[in-house]
This record gives sequence, structure tokens and C-alpha cells, in this order.
Amino acid sequence: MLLSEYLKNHTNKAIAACTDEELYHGLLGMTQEMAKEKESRKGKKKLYYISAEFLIGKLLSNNLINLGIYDQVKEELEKNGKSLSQIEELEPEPSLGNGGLGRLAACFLDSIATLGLNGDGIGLNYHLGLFKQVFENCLQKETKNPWIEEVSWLTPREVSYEVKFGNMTVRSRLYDIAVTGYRNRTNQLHLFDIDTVDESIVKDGISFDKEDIAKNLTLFLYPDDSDENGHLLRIFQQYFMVSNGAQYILDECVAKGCNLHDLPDYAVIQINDTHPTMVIPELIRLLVQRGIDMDEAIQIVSKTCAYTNHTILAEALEKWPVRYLKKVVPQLVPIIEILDDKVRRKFDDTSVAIIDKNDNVHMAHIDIHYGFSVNGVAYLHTEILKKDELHKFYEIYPEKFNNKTNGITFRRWLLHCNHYLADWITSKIGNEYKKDAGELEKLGEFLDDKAALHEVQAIKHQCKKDLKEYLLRTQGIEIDDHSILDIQIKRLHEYKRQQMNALYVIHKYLEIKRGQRPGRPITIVFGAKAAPAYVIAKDIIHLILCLEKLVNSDKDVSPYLKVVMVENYNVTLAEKLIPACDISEQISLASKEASGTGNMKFMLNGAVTLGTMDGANVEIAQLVGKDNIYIFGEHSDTVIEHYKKADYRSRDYYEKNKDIKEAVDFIVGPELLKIGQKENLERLHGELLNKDWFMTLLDYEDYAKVKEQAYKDFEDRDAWMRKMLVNISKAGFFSSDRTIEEYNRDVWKLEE
Ligand code: 26Q
Repeated sequence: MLLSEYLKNHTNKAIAACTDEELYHGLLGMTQEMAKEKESRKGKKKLYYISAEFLIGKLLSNNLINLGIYDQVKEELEKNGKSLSQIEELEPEPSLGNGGLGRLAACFLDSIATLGLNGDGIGLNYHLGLFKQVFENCLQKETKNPWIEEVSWLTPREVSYEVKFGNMTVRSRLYDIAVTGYRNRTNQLHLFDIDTVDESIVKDGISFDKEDIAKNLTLFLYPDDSDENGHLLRIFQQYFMVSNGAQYILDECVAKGCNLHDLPDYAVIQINDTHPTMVIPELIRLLVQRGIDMDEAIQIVSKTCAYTNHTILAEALEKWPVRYLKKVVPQLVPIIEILDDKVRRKFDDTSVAIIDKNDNVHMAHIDIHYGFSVNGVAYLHTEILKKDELHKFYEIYPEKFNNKTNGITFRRWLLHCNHYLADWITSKIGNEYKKDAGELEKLGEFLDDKAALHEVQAIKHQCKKDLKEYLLRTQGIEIDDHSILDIQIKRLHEYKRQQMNALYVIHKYLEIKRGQRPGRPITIVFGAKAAPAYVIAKDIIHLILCLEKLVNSDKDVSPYLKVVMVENYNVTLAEKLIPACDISEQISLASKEASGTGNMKFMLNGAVTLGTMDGANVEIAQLVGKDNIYIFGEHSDTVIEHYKKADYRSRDYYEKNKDIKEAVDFIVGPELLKIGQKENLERLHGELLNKDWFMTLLDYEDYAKVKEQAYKDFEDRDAWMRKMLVNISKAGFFSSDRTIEEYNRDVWKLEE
């Protein structure tokens, strides 16, 4: 279909006569129509990927690519004096996720559709998504982030269910978003909502009445859960999601001829972390309601549900007090008690029980006992689950445990975000890699081809120039496109250790002040949102913003070092930053980052990783070899030992190393106190000295040393380009197509 024809039929206007907004609406309508024509075949067995987050990002460009009409549309527009990239900027980004877990779900939907598998997503239609971040006086402020407009990707469906809570009953409405596979079929993302949500209850910032469930149920993604009402709202949201999901799944299966006893032949439910765990007792409840006896219902559901674990951080493992569940979902409590009772009868060890002695329900325990598969998201992570975190469960159910190393969709993270590189790769090895990422290995042929390496270098420079233009226009930030771009973009968390990078900035600043200047200017970029109630994370943002001010306005330093903290880091910004990056910061404390997926996106775009042996970095290191990655820091075993023995004292490192002492004390020195808030800076200083739970100072010395080495190596341009190309050529393993093929082979077993 041609855009001109579509517009003629629908608006009776020519492309040249349309505004960009009209063109955006026209393109949206046209892609939706084309996607509909490719709707999925209805195979017998279907996957339901249920997740509280789907961080899908903007959809227009990706849909055009996947439908195979990107070039045609771009050309049509250009001929009429219009620019596709300008039109794309009008699209609001749906921020229906926090970070990695939500983005992974979105990549998976793309791969499921691309592989032609029968699988849909189930989630919630948050009206405001993740908050929008604004900086004021070097502090993060949160404001609402609406994304649903009059014309949007949401298609209302005639599907609606009753969902009963302890104190009220609501009626849902379903909206679908079409998920186009790359030159393949279309699947659906089902997002449940209620009509009574009221965006006007949001007061200043993102505060709202947490008790008015009818008005707030799907208003925000993960409301602030620092208080009891926040926790209760989270349970309301989770139950609303799973009750709708369970009813939808049963209806769809029954319509296909399922008699409920054979549910596992019709449905497999992948539970994305513990947030959708209540789908297990809810399905049991519904099956019993439809006449199946309890024991059989439990058996059926246990053969239908599979669980993915995304974290070992204790504070992220969901535990809900029974009294909360009694308030919100009293109908599930007797079922959860039965599930707990069965476990207690079978196993003496009470640490594997579902309800603990303090009357908290351990959601992960429900998934492990009453699901048929438990997977981690990278080799190291799964090993740690088996050896440590979930060891007792591994002893009981070794056959349930499996690893599925995460992946990313190359359609978004290469074809869409880096046309220069994608076209260059095509010119070298053809188009096959777009469907078969393993083909990238063929680029290995060019590792010693100087001309080819210089082409890669030119592409990186072009991406830097594009980024420079974008940041200047959208954020008023100026970067030097000839500098080394060293980037750390991810959620702000102490375990991810943005504070370690900030300490290095201080160190470098002081070094330059003393006259020791780097050979080439360095730009250190941060992008991160902190959870609204996470005090230390916000203090770290404060430190970075203060450093940005100090460093960039210092005439002695700014020609050599620049600090950039982009505002409101999101998928759209990631798409601009990643292609331009030289050094990818993946510096979490070993054992804490389950996988990481940003690391894979950077690698694919020719950035070299500076990282710890954590998460999928371990697999990246194995693939590219030690000459093509910069690894530092303590081994995960050592770190785990430190926790077991409780023998880490950050103060020892502070006292031993004068660079560390100098950088840490600079946080509360006169230069920064002049710019920032005493309270925040002192709290962060105290935290590093007296607690430093994620062992920043343990790894700092090695980090600084290895980082210097990377900067130095960057100067041997040909050798660096070779490292880049090795990274690109080895990235094929991290295609989410590979991950999904493994899920399907080992867990879902859908017809191909
Ligand atoms: C739990 C309880 C109460 C409130 C919030 C939460 C909560 C919310 C979000 C817990 C976890 C999350 C998100 C986790 C997440 O994004 N994990 C990341 O998953 C990625 C995909 O597998 C991995 O690559 C990352 O390493 C992991 O951190």
C-alpha cells in the first residue's frame, strides 16, 4: 500500500498538503491496517507472556521496518518535501515499563511475532506510564507522562470482564496493540484497563489519592510503594491484571475446543518475574468454579505456568502480608493456604514454604512449586540461583531449572536505530543477518581490512554527529563529536554503581586541574531515573548533576572532560545514544545484575564494554575474548563470600588509597557544596564511608586503572576499530530470536 493512496482514500489529501501530524496519523492508520491483514494463525497451543511491564517504545518506525515498507514510505515522504524522522518525533513514547524487565518483554514480543509463533502479551494499560524526569536545582523531580492521545496504537476490543476485589467489583476493558513481526505475522499485546480512571486526580508532581481505586487502578505504572496504600494499590493492579488475563486465556482456549482438563495442550503462561504470580491461584480458583476439583486444578495449572526470575536482590523479591491479600483478594487466600499446606506436608524445611512465620506470602515460592519451569536470564545468574539464592528449591526440583540468556531485537536495536551500520553490514554480507543474526560472524572476514575498518569508524563518527545535533536541539546540551563517548545509561541503583563512575569523574577533574590532561577529550554520559522513594539513588543523581555543573563550567577542565546527564532517559534516547557510544559502562557489583540487556545493544552497535564479570557480561567476554573487552573488579564468588562473612568495610579502602579518599571527600568539599545541597551530599558521603552495601570502593581502584587503559587504547584507532568490529560480529548470540527459540524448544513447545 502506498501512503499517498491511503491518504487519498481516508482524508482526500495529498502528502504535500498534509501537516506532519496528519501524516503521523495517516501512517499510524495505514500500518494498523496492514498489520491486521497479517494477523496470526490460530494454532492449538498458544503462549501468553504475562507481564506488569512492556516497555515498547515508539512504534511507528519499527512497524514500518517490520512490515517491509520503511524505505518506500521514507522515499514517498521525501519526494514531497517531508521528513520521516521529523514525523517520528511527534509520536509519544509509551513508557509502560521501568527498565530491563519491561524492555525484555517488548523485545520478546517482536521475536515471537518474527518467528511466527502463536503468542500474545498480557498486561495493563497504564495511562501515565513511568514518570517523566525533570531536573530542578540539580535534583530529580517527577511529573506525569501521558502517552495516550486521541489517535493512538490502542485498538479497543469488545472484551470485558468482571474483577472482584474484597471491597468492590470493577469491569475491565481490553485494548490491543498490534505486534508486527519482521516480515511475518502480527500478534497482539493485550492491555487491560477500566473506564473510570481519572487523570485529573494527579496533583502536583505525581501524587494522587492512592485509596480511590476506581480512579487510580491503571493510572500509573508501579505507584510509589513506600507506604501501605502504595503496597495495596500494587496488589490491586496485579490482581486486576491476572484475573483479566486468566479469564481471557480460559475463554480463548474453550473457544478452541479445550475442555479445561487439557488446558496445558492449549496454553502456556510465562510469568515475567513475580508480579503476575497471582495468576496461579486465580486460575485454580476459576477452574474450581467451573467444576474441576481442587487437586486436579492445581495439577493443570502447574503444567501450564512457567516462571522467569530477573533478580536476586532481596528487596525486589515480592512478599505480601496475608492481611493485605485478605483485604484486596480474599478469594485467593484460602487457595494460597492450600498451596502452602501441600508444600508443608511434603517438605520439612519451612524455608521453602509459601507463607512464612510472619504471615508473609513469598510469591516466588508459589511460582517454583506450582510452575513447571524456573529460568534465570544469563548463565551466571542461573548458576547463582541454583547454587545460592534458590539452592533449596534446586535440590527439590533440579529438572525445573534452566537458563535462558536474554537477548534484544535487532530490528529495533540495529535496523531502526542505526541505519548507517545496518546498510554497511548489508553491503558487506548481504541481508540474511536480519533474520539470522548468526550471519554477523561473517564480518570476521573484514577484521584486517583497513578500508572496511575506516568505514566503520566513519559510521561511528556520523552517529556522534547525529547525537550531537539531537542533544543540542532537544536538551540544549553540547557535546564534542571528536571526544571519546563513554556512556552509562540504565535505571539508577546502587548495585549498578553510577556512584563509582561519578567518583572517577571527580578523580579525572582533579587530575586535569593539576595539569594532567588526557590526550583526547572525554565525554562521560549518564542517563538514569531513580525510583521516587529511593533516597540514595536520588542523592547520586544530585551528585552527578552537581559534577556536570562544576566540570562543564570550569575553563581549565571543560576542553578535556565533559559530564552529561541527559534528562528523562527513555527508550527513544537510548536509540540515539547507543549508536554513538565508544565505551559501554556495565559496572555492576559482580553477582547483582541478573543479565543486563543494554550491554548487548552497545556491543551490537560497536561499543567496547568496560565491565565487571556480571550478568551477560560474562558471556560477552567469552565471545569477544579478553582483547576486545575491558574487565575489572572482584569475581562474583568473592563478592558472595564478603556478604556471607559480612567482612567488607568500605572505610578500609578509603583509608588505604589516597585517590579514593580524595574523591570521596570531594563530595562534601567546598566546590560541590557551593553548587549542591548539603543534606544530599553529606548523606551520600556517609553512605559510601559507613555502609557502601554494593562495594563501590572495593572495585574502584581496578576500575580507574582499566578505564585509563581503555582511553589509552582508544588512540590506536585501527586497533580500536578492530575491537569494535569483533564486538559487532559476535553479537549475533544476543538476538532475542535466539532466546525465544530456546524458550520454545525447552519450555513452550509451540508448533513452528
Ligand atoms: C518489586 C516489589 C515491589 C516494587 C517493585 C518491584 C520491582 C519492580 C521492577 C522489582 C523488579 C523490577 C524490575 C526488575 C528488572 O528490570 N530486572 C532486570 O531484568 C532484566 C531483564 O531480565 C535484566 O537484564 C536485568 O539485569 C535485571 O535487573
